[in-house]
Amino acid sequence: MDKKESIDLYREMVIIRRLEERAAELYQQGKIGGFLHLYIGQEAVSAGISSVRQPQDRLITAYRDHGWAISAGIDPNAVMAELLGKVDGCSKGKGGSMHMADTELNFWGGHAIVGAHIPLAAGLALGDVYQGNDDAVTICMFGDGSTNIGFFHEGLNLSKVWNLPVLWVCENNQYGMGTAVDRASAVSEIRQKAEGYGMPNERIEGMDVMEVRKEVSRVLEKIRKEGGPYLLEIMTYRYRGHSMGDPERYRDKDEVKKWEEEDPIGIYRKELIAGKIATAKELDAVDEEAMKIVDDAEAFAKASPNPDKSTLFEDIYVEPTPVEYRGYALERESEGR
Ligand SMILES: Cc1ncc(C[n+]2csc(CCOP(=O)(O)OP(=O)(O)O)c2C)c(N)n1
Repeated sequence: MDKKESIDLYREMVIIRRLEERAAELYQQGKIGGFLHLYIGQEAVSAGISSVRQPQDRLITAYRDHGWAISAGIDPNAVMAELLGKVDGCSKGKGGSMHMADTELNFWGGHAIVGAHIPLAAGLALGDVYQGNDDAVTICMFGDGSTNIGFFHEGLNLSKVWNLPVLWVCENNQYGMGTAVDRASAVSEIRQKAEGYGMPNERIEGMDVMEVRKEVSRVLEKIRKEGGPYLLEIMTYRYRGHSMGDPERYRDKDEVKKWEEEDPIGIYRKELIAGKIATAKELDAVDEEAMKIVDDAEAFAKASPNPDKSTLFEDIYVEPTPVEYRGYALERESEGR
């Protein structure tokens, strides 16, 4: 990476952090409704993976998706407007926090039902195989909790049976809603679950963005060259509660403090300064810039109108394929069935 790219990566992580801190404030003021799952602490994962994702690689994730939306390239204005349920949001204000998406950026969302997007990822990859998009890998993100759900096992199994180009990535932030991994999962190293499906797997560290970038880039190239699915377990930590209003009785404050010393933004900032890629002054200027971007996003979102009631049933399903294009249906209809 050159200097500009290195600083852009830092800016991206700081924007995610500041935007979510602002979102928490707006939630408390009642400006954001529904659930709000913050990504704070996990920024190195979305920034690192997205920095090596190629445009043809599809990306899909669960509901903790604000960081992913920004890393995928959605404008912070559109992310903030979506959080406030406004018409200029990336999902036209009708998806909210858990349903950020932009298929033009090959970002297939934001999914609220735990694990439900995992079979969709297998389907996206199968679609690429059908269409001969040989170079594309589907990157599917999910939490540790979702690996105890049937969808996960069905998705992994099919991806191996059909040798689909999927990079399965468990963002192990060490807790489901309020349950530590080893209280809910029969094996506490999630990567071991891939063994049951004969799938190569690794566990890597997720607090250092450069480390994530290096390891994921290696694995993506391996999938492109050798095909087939691969599972990565990335160790990370969420600093905030599961969603807003989580009393966090399931963990000690000291544990959170310890992980905060491993702050991904702090680690990367130190690396940039030690490697003489940027000075502290330059990075301070980026911090200010990020704050201004978030101020502007808030103003933009507040000024954007609510979606019109008449659009309530739009964008729910894709337009159905006209019957004349569905050979099978035509055939059956002509048979009078
Ligand atoms: C099928 C289903 N069951 C339960 C829930 C409620 N729920 C929401 S988040 C969550 C925990 C999931 O934890 P994990 O997959 O580790 O993701 P994280 O929140 O840590 O990012 C649960 C049980 C849900 N949304 N969907």
